[in-house]
Amino acid sequence: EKSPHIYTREEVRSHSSPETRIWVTLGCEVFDVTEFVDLHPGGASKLMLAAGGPLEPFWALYAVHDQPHVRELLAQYKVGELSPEDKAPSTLQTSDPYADDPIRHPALKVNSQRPFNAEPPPELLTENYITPNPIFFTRNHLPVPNLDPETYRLHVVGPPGCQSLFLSLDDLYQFPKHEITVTLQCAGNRRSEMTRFKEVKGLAWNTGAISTACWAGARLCDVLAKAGHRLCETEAHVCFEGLDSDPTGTAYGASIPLARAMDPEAEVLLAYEMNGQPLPRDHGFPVRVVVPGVVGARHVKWLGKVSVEPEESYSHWQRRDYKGFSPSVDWDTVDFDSAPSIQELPVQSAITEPKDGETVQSGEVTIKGYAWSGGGRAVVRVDVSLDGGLTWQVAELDGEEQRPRKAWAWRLWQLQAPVPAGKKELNIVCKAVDDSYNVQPDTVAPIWNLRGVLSNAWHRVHVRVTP
Ligand code: HEM
Ligand code: MTE
Ligand code: MO
Repeated sequence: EKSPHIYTREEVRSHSSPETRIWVTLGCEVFDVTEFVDLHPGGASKLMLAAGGPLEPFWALYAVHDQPHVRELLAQYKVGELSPEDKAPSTLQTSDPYADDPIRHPALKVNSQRPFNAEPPPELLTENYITPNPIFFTRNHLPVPNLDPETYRLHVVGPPGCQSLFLSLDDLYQFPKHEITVTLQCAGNRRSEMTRFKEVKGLAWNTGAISTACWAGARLCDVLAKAGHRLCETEAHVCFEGLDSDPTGTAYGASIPLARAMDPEAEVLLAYEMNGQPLPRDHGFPVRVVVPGVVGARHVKWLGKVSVEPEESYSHWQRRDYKGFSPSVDWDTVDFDSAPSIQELPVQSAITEPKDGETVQSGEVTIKGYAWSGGGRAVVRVDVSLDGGLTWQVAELDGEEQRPRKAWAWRLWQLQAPVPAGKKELNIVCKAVDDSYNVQPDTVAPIWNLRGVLSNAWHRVHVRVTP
C-alpha cells in the first residue's frame, strides 16, 4: 500500500478558496472537496465555513453528517493525512447554539436533534383532526431563536418612496384577526420511501411530516396594503426572512408570488396563534407566515422581514433546495436554476393504521389515514385496496367539509373491511383523488428525485393476519 501524502495544518489552511482549492480535515485525514462545494446539500456557503480547517466543530452542529454515506462521500476526496505533530485535535471551540432550544414532547420521533426535526408517530397523527401543538411535526434548519415579544418588531419594507413599517405584536393585533385551519406538509414528507427505492440526500421522514392546526393572525394582504403595496402588472415576489440564522449570519428565507400574497382569497397569514395559543417556540414564536396550500418551506417561522422584490428570494432554500427533478438527474448533472421552486403541493395520502409489519386479527380490519392536496384542492375520494391494488374500496371521509378552492386542511379517512377468509397477509394500499382529478402515482420509481421531495406514491402497508 502506498503511504499517504503528509500535510501540516498550515498547508491545509492555505487551501481555503476555489483558486487555491478547498481542503478540509476530519480526524487526521485531509480532503480536497473543491468539486463537491457546489453540490453540498447544506449549501456551498456553509461548507466554505470549514474551508482550510477541521470539519468537527461544524459537523457537531449538524448531526446529518453522522451517517456512513456521508463518510463514504468524503472518503472519495481524500488527498492525504496530517503530519504526526499536527494530529492533536483542533483547539477550535464552539459554544452549543442549540443549548437554548425548547423542551420537546417525548412522543415525537426524532429525525435529527441539531437542528431539531421530528414527526408524530402514525398512531397519534390521525387521532385528532387538529394536531395538538406539542406533537405537531417540527422542521428546523437552525437553532430556535429566543425572541422577546416586547421588543419584537416585524420589518415590512415599503414600496419605493414609502417608509418601512416596524410592527410590534400589538400593531399586528390591530389588523382584522383572521382564523383558518391549514394543513402544513414538508416537501420531504415520506422521503424514507424514496430512499428505500434509491438513495437520496435528506432527512428520512416517514409519513408524519404533515400536521394540521387552526392558525390566527393578520392577513398578509392587509399588512402589505398598509405598507403601501399594490398588486403590480410585472412579476413580483414577497420575500420572507426568519430571525434564525446560521454561523455566517445568513437567515432562513423563502418567497411566494406577490399575486398569491395580495389575493384575499388565498388567505396568507402572518400568524401569531396556533390552536388558540401563542405560537410555540418551535413553530415560529412570535410570528410566522402561513401560506395555505403551499409547501411547508414557504411558511417562514420567527418572521423578521417582509419585502416585495422583482425576483424570488435568493435564499438557499428557495433556489438550491425544495425543487423537483427527473429521476435521470443526479448530483453531477443537477442544475437547480432549471426547475421552478416548489409552491403548491401535489395530492397526498397515507395509511396511519395499521402499521407496516403489524399483525391484525382475522374477521375485520380498520384502516385509517389522512389525505390532502395543495392549492386549496379538495380531496374528493380515497381508494383503499387490501390486495396490493387489484381491487379497491372507497374509504369514508371524516373531519370537516372542505370549501371549494379553499380546501386548506386534510381529510382524515377510514375503512372497515372484512378480511377475506383464508388470507395470511394483506397488502394494504391507499390513494387519494383531488377535485381536479389529480391522482397519486402507483410507485416511487417514476417520481424518484435526488433530494427525495414530493414523495406521494400510493402508500403501502404490509400486515400479517392471525389465523
Ligand atoms: C447536509 C456533506 C460540510 C452543513 C449534508 C449532506 C451531505 C453533506 C452528504 C446530506 C446528508 C443527508 O441528508 O443524507 C458534507 C461534506 C462536507 C460538509 C462532505 C465537507 C466537506 C458542512 C459544513 C456545514 C454543513 C461545514 C456547516 C457549517 C450541512 C447542513 C446540511 C448538510 C445544514 C443539511 C441540509 C438539509 O437537509 O437541510 N452535508 N457537508 N456541511 N450539511 Fe454538510
Ligand atoms: N422558517 C424558518 N425561519 N426556519 C426554518 O428552518 N423551516 C421550514 C418552514 N419555515 C423553517 C421555516 C420548513 S422546510 C417547514 S416544512 C416548515 O417551516 C415546518 O414548520 P413546523 O416546524 O412548524 O412544522
Ligand atoms: Mo420542509
